[in-house]
Amino acid sequence: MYPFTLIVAVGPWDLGPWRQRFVRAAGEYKVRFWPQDGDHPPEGPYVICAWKADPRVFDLFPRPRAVFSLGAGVDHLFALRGRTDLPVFRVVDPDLTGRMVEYVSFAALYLHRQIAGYRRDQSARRWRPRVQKAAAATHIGILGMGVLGSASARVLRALGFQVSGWARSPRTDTAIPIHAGPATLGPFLEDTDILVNLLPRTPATTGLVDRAILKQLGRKRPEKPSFVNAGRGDTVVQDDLIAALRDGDLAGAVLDVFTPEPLPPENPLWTMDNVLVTPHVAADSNPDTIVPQVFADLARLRDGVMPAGRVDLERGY
Ligand code: NDP
Ligand code: OXD
Repeated sequence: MYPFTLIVAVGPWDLGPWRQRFVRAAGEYKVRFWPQDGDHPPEGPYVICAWKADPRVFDLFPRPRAVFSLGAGVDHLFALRGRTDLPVFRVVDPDLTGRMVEYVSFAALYLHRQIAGYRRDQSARRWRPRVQKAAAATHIGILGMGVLGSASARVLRALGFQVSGWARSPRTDTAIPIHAGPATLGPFLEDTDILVNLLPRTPATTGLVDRAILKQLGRKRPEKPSFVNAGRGDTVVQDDLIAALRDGDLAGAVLDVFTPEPLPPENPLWTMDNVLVTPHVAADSNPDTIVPQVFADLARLRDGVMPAGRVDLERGY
């Protein structure tokens, strides 16, 4: 008797590498891919491993023992809100975390070192040194101090930046100052030069970064602020962001996530010379590291041990 069947639904991703890793690691488990292997529910217990899958998968396979998100975000599982009986887990993967830390460090340095300006100068063959502040004179504020925000904060601090974060709940287990809750957002923003958004998309964070927030950003700082978004596009009012970049409230931005994705060709962000656009690649899920984690978590579940990475569906992350 197989302990569980895994229903694997990887949505828009290339199935090839995921199929190979799941099949290779399956051992005593059965693995089925959806929609490729059909709609009929397995006879025994099953779990669903999903990434941005068509929500029909949860109607066709309505009684999973658990659901695993194959990425860090779980907003693609909103269809499961209200299923309080259902354990949902997400990836907490050092490989993915490392990729995000790379992206955030790159983006912060790109903005701090005024690289967009030097690109423009290079196109014009113009030799124009700019005044450069030290990292220690630059305040980076991180919205969302979870796994990815905290790891990014540590590296930014090691680079010499002044770093603080904003989260929902207070924390004392970190040397990085964390401002907690809506009442602290204003003072946090006013003292920030580079705002890095690593918030999940939840009902509370949707549309959070709007024109008013962008106007508050950097108010107490000597120079124009800039913005990095590697969390979710929907946490930002994109038209407000475009206006702030156009009107000079923001000096520049490095953006990996958008509404909608893919970013339509006619969107002005593509052609703004103070904006760097990347196509949601900040921290890809790597099947080599994630598939073994899913099996390790399944073994824990079988032994009655709760895996890490449990998601609170009502809270939304
Ligand atoms: P975590 O769940 O570990 O952290 C989320 C953080 O956001 C926590 O600090 C949490 O606060 C904070 N937060 C949530 N809601 C609120 C709120 N209403 N007000 C203030 N703070 C809030 O997530 P990760 O760090 O692992 O991932 C963050 C997000 O990054 C993902 O949800 C995903 O959207 C995005 N992502 C993007 C990728 C890309 O390639 N662009 C790749 C991977 C992830 P608290 O600590 O108090 O709970
Ligand atoms: C994720 C993502 O959430 O890739 O893992 O965006």
